[in-house]
Amino acid sequence: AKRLEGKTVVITGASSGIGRSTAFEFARTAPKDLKLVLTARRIDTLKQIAADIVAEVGEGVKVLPVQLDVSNPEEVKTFVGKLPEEFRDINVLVNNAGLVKGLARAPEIAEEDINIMFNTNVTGLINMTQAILPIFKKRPEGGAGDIINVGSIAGREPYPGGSIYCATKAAVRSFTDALRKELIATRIRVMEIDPGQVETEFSVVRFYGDKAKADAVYAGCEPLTPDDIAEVVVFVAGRRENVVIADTLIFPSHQAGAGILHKKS
Ligand code: NDP
Ligand code: 8X3
Repeated sequence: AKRLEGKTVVITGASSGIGRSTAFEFARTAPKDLKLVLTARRIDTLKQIAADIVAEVGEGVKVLPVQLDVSNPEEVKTFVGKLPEEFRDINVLVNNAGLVKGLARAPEIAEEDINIMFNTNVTGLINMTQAILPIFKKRPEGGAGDIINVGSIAGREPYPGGSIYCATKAAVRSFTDALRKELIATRIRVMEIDPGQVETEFSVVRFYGDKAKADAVYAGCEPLTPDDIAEVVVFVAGRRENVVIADTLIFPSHQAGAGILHKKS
């Protein structure tokens, strides 16, 4: 907790699921002196989350909700410049915003879905990283700060019906790996966290809002909770600065691969 005190943390996709839980977990772990910048498209939800965090942990954590669509390059470019001065000295970037649309197979995949997945999961993550890296690089020893990218088992094991989503997460993995190598002479830590099945709004978004279809994904399974992943995010950010938890893969006990799930019923 001490290692996180005084830090400024930016989380993308903080309005739901893993991002929301990560915001709470940072606040609970370092309640004394922490600045949290919570970003997503749903600003009203972020404002509520910000209020809930302060209600839970107190005024030691300063929480700033910021509306940001990571798939919009202009919004990402102007993001840092628009932050109040006291939130600009960013130490940790959690690139979590991401989504999946549909289960269509080629050649039936809607062009709109292809674009939204790539623009959010890949280009959005890269643009956010490029927007914030200059802040990290100004620090001594070539630079310091943490980039924590949320990938997926889907980036390691592509599955039918998920070709685009899986390709976006494979791209995240490749970008993350190259970036870590590019920054080898610095104290900037580039880390990837790959969850398996986590119950969030992920499947509701996949099925265009059809909650019944989303619930069926988790029927008979015991998925991870977003808190399970949030704990790992905060753990890797809280290690001694010379420790880089470069890569993690997290499953619930009854999962052993993309779509390799033991159903109880
Ligand atoms: P949720 O749908 O619950 O949360 C996704 C978050 O991303 C929301 O806060 C949403 O906010 C945000 N988001 C989506 N599009 C944009 C955008 N264009 N700009 C900014 N924010 C955006 O899903 P999860 O919490 O499960 O997903 C978080 C990450 O975890 C994703 O990268 C996902 O791929 C990954 N993941 C999820 C797994 C799972 O099983 N759930 C497994 C492996 C990885 P808003 O709509 O307000 O913009
Ligand atoms: C989500 C994992 O396999 O449900 O990233 O698409 S999967």
